[in-house]
Amino acid sequence: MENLPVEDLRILTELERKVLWLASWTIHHANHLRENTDGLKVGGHQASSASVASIMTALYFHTLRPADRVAVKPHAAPIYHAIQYLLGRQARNKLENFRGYKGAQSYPSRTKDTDDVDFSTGSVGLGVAQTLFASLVQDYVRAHGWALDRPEGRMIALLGDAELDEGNIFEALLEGWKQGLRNCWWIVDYNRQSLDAVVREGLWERYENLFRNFGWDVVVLKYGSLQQAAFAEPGGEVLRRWIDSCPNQLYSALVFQGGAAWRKRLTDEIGDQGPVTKLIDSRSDDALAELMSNLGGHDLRAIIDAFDRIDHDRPVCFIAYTIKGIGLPFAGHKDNHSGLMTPAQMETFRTAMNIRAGHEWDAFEGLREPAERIQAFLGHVPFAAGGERCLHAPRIEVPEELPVTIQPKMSTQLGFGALLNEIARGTTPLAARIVTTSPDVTVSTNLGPWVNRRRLFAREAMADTFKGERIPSTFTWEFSPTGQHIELGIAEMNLFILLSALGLSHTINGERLLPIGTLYDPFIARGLDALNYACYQDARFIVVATPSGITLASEGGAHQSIAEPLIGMAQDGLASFEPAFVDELAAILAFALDYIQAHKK
Ligand SMILES: Cc1ncc(C[n+]2csc(CCOP(=O)(O)OP(=O)(O)O)c2C)c(N)n1
Ligand SMILES: [Mg+2]
Repeated sequence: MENLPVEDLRILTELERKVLWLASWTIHHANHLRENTDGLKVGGHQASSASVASIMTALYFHTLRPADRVAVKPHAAPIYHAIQYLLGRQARNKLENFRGYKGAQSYPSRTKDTDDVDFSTGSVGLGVAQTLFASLVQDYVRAHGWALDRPEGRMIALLGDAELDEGNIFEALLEGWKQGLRNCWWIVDYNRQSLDAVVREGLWERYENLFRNFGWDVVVLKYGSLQQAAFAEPGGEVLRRWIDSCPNQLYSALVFQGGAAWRKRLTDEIGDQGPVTKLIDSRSDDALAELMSNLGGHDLRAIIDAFDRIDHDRPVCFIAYTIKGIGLPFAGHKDNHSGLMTPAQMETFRTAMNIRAGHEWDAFEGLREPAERIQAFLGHVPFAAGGERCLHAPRIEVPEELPVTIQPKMSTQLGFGALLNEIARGTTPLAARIVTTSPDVTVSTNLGPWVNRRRLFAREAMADTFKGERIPSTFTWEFSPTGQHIELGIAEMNLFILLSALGLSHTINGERLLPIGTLYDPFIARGLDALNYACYQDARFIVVATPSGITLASEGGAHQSIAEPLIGMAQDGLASFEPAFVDELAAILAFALDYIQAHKK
């Protein structure tokens, strides 16, 4: 690597150790040193965090720039908080109170954490898709001529490999392809373990083909630099072939068992194949274990190199091979998801990290580089150079009354269309900032008149061929970079995650949008977890569920909305209404457009 000075690599290596230590200590503290009120152990974090210590060190201390935004996999929260602590953005008492009331959160939370979480995560898969839609929203904002004085950011998800089992990710991928996704990176922590066990063989190949099909660049980070050097030695090719054909379960089991087990297995299986014997014999048990654990996702040099090499804005999927629990006593064990170190194991770990008892929280304790040098390095980390990450945008004026012509007999759905049509006629900032979206029910939820006036959004203009051919049609289906309606495919999950991204634009892009999404009431349930996610992270938007209630009685086919009024009442962070008259609807819409701009108390 040319552009990473050796000294920086040394410091990053120290920071990587420190981050793993602090995260481990945070978890240990919550389990053993603090009164634990719920009696539950802090499961799930330790092994899962260790898995990404290197990737996150590379990201936060080298690769990220202030405009980049990240969704960190839920169980990497302790690593995230440790990094922010070293950057001076997280308080010690929050770490001491990890997972407690007002303490650092178990899963990164933009509303409850105080250390600049970009996107909340927790329900796996949703944060991942959020980055994709955040990227589309960034394009939307810039295409409308806003935020052009700020650099474009990359929207990055660091995801556990099991997150790719969630269907919402694939729904988002397809939508991203349709919309010309850019500036989005997904980094898969390919530790080949989920919660319960080791995953199926060869998943990386399915992922690779899949992402390439959707137009993504795919970078596989399989071998670390120690392994690469060993492969260049005589006999190295044989070792590489053995690694490539080793089943996931066996690899994990050998990692857990350590150097002697590696030696026995390798000697039994390839030890008689010429120079590779020497390659194995020339290493101590510890060195052999280190070599075999040196996968791409644990090698700072390899990771940074891969990140630095990306010289385009197409979406990129990195598949980073890792070991769950690396560096800890339960590394590779199939049951390690909720593995916790015993006090005795923690003592051993503390000694190995060269940390004196009573100095566990000290930022520079036990480091092999001078504190001043590390401090100076931290002072120049590009990610931290931009000041407050949560941006703000002024309120958009909303008139007290929205004009609408009311017919003697009129459905509220028709009224909704008429209200938006009236707004669309004007040239107010309100009209400019509204953005609508719908999962293939734009016309049938009465957004047609609005779309006729305000057009559909796409980065590249696309004419309405029917109009060009002079075929009569009620709706103009014309795409342009200044369009104000984002047309989605049917997946309701995507609707709510897009609303979540649009509804955070003021804090992410510093430009306020007033998003309105429409769908049929009964299909709220289809995207419910994403709706809950959007509310949890305080995204601001309006959902118009129409038709609804008894209007749907004659539909049959599971179109009746039975539970949705209860969802409206029960969902935290959501104010819901059931208007029966159009003048009532006009008052509610005016209130809502203002209400979604209110500061949170
Ligand atoms: C929607 C949802 N279902 C289940 C869970 C519980 N859960 C948390 S992590 C996890 C699997 C973790 O595996 P992976 O994503 O590979 O991460 P790793 O721990 O290996 O880093 C599960 C099932 C969850 N958080 N969200
Ligand atoms: Mg995993």
